[in-house]
Amino acid sequence: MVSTTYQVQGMTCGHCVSAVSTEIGAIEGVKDVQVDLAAGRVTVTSDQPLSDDAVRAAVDEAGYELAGA
Ligand SMILES: [Cu+2]
Repeated sequence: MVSTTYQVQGMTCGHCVSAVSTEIGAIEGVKDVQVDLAAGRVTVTSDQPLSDDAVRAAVDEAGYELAGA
């Protein structure tokens, strides 16, 4: 298992958290998504390291912006 923390911009409430969690959770191999709303941090646990592109696309799909890993 691998855990990676990403910085996501634009999340403001619980709805944002669930949108991001759902989209990232849909990436193949993702087991868990933890969002720290106040810090804008998203920690993703997965079987294999994820490509930044896949995570970026999922965050984008949810309507937010990946600011960094
Ligand atoms: Cu929101």
